Amino acid sequence: MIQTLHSDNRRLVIVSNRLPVTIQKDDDEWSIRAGAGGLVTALAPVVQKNKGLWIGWPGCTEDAPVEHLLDSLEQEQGYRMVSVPLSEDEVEQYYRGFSNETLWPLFHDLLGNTRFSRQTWQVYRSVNARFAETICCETQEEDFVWIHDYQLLLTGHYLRQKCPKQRAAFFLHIPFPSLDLFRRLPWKQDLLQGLLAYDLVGFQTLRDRRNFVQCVRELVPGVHIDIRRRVTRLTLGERTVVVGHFPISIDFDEFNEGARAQEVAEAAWYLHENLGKRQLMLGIDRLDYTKGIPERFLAFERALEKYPDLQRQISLLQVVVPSRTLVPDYQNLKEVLDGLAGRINARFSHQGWVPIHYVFRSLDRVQLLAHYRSCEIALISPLRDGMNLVAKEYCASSVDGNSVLILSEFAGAADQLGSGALLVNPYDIEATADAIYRAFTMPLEKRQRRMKLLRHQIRRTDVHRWVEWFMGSWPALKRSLSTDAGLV
Ligand code: GDG
Repeated sequence: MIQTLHSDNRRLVIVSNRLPVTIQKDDDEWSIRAGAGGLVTALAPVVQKNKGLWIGWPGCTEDAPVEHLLDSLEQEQGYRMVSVPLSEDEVEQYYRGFSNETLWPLFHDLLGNTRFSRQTWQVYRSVNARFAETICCETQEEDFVWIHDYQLLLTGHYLRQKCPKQRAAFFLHIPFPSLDLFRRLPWKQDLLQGLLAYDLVGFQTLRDRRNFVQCVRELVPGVHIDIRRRVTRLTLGERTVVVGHFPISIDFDEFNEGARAQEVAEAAWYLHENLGKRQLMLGIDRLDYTKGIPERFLAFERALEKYPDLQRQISLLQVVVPSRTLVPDYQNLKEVLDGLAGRINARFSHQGWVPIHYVFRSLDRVQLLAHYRSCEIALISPLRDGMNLVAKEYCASSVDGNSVLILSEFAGAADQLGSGALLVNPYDIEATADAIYRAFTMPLEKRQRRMKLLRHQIRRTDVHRWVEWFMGSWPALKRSLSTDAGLV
């Protein structure tokens, strides 16, 4: 079902740090292609249906002919895209700096990785104000503006200053930290006030929503808090902000059907054949210290040590997708992973068997699905994660229904998948090693029962449901929403 807004002149405007496109220059020739990924798949039909708009940074240098390239894609996309250009210095300070060196680690409970800099904060504010200016120029009062993620926490605040009547909603894709952590931030009041400028604020989990409400209770005087089961209402003077939790998901059918394709089945067969007749355990993550990859390697090492019958019978296939490689913490992490994989492989390798197959690159779609399909176990053990879509994609692609998901209790996905997955604390190396052994020895019937539960849960609450659910919780939108049944 696609959500539509009743009135003809009402549009849905999506705003995110990045536009859903990739712009490249090869041999002096610029090219553009549409972005992929769950969020785009879910939102694009809704934006198309509502003759909407997507606003964001195009992710390329300033010399690219962005307007021309975006225009050329408009027909194919079915909606208009508006660029917010950023200079190299702004990208450095707003994106790599405040967003990725302050907010990202702090919101993932990793205070030790968090840097505080007044300079990057100032640029973060000015870029958020620029996004608000663009929204103001491009929208009308009747439009509904839906802003995404931690790079744009303050955009609602500037939008309210410039266009006081503009309604806007916000969804945070990463966790919201506890009061104890949040209060370390020198600009905590500004960020909370920024979030309170939205009409609807959505989080991934109930815990995130509670953390936010507790921060507001302690740090913002004069707010009336009305907690209900589905949403919390925060009233400040004349204004009410609705706060809810809406766990994001994936397009279940796309993975379920994609994984059955002949080319995926063949690629999965080759992958397994190359790595021998043993169980494969998968890890797929962006290079990020929140994903708990070193701890995972250590847990696997401990499992091989503690349960020698695992040796030669299981391999860990770890795909690390390069990401934020210009940030020093990410470069260090890469070195740590190289060192650990080398040491563990040197310690345990045997003729014809390597314990850790570690690749540092991204996979194309067929290979991604083939990895999901061919690995008997997935070990997804982030130290903290807003949701973790890989866990959901793995289950949706497990069309044979006999694989096992080991999942960190600190991933948002654990709330929904806890009954079918083996939950682990990734800091507890011993217990994670035990979970690996438990997964390895789990009888087929039990695997099938658990995977059936997981697949049912993910199918029932897929990403299309997420969009409906979020938009349906928007008080102003609720009154003007119509559901266009029959269209998917
Ligand atoms: C943020 C939050 C939240 C991965 N490797 C390859 C590849 N991927 C795709 C996966 C998946 C996506 O990247 C990763 O999504 P995650 O949810 O796991 O993680 P983040 O990128 O950190 O996303 C997170 C999410 O936002 C949504 O709200 O769940 O908690 O941190 O879709 O499939 N795709 C391809 N090749 C790869 O090698 N093609």
